[in-house]
Amino acid sequence: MQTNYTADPAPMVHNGTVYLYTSHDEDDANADGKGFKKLNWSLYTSTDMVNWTDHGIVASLKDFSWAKQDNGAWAVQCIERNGKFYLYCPMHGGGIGVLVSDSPYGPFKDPIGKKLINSDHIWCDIDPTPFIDKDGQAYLFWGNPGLYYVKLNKDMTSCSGEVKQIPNTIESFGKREGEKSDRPTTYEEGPWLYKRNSLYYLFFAAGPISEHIGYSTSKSITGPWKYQGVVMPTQGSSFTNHPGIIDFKGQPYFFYHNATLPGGGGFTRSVCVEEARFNKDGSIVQMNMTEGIKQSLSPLNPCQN
Ligand code: FUB
Repeated sequence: MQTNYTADPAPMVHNGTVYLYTSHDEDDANADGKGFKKLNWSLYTSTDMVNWTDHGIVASLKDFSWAKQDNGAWAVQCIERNGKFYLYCPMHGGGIGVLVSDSPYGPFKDPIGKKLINSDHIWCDIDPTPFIDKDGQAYLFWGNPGLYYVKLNKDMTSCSGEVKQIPNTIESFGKREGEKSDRPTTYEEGPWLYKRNSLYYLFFAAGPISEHIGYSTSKSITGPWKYQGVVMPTQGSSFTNHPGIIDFKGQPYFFYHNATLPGGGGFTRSVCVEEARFNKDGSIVQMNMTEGIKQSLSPLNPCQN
């Protein structure tokens, strides 16, 4: 993405188009030394993975009457169910809300008027990732430093049952190396769920800081998860990274962020994408940050709207 600072890619495929929701790093982030400055969420679309249309801001803190308005619009994700689009929005330090729309472009409205996730470990309530399993059961995963999940009801705007934690074991997330930390494993934040050939994949931003991307697999969405290694090593001059994976026109794509635009840094980031490749045994081929995708899926028609 070259028109704004963006982070935390959340791609969604719908009717032959990739909808890429991102968080938005303000140009003057960290000017006051306070780090992230994040007020809203953006949308970009593409049908060829190379040329992207910038649809600007599609949702913001202002859409939540109950939220603190000055900062905290962190990593968002959208999912479609029965023709409606649900956008799960963390307000850092203020819980997770949900917005709904009849269209992936919005307008999005808050249907419940309160936090959807309001746990007693509120700093942890970031980076929500929704997933609908093959039996129709929807889940919301999220969290830093713990990884939590809850079942969602069919309305996608209310929870079913208790919030549970995925055990943060070395077997599930790998041993953390290279820094003194009270975090035992590499799991940090930014979970992303993906399914391929009946295997569930959990991608995540991994420590130590600066983050790399790791992944684990499981035969069931709720685990047990088995750590599988590094997807993308630490690169790109941002102390965070954040995964998002989709299949589009028969090809898996891996989205992430770095600090590649002029003026870029840890608080002024840029969303990027690579083609992903899997081995026959289901393992993923480790990737580097490159210049991205070549025009190959379809020719560009510059006159098309
Ligand atoms: O964009 C703010 C935070 O940075 C996200 O919630 C994390 O995943 C990290 O990318």
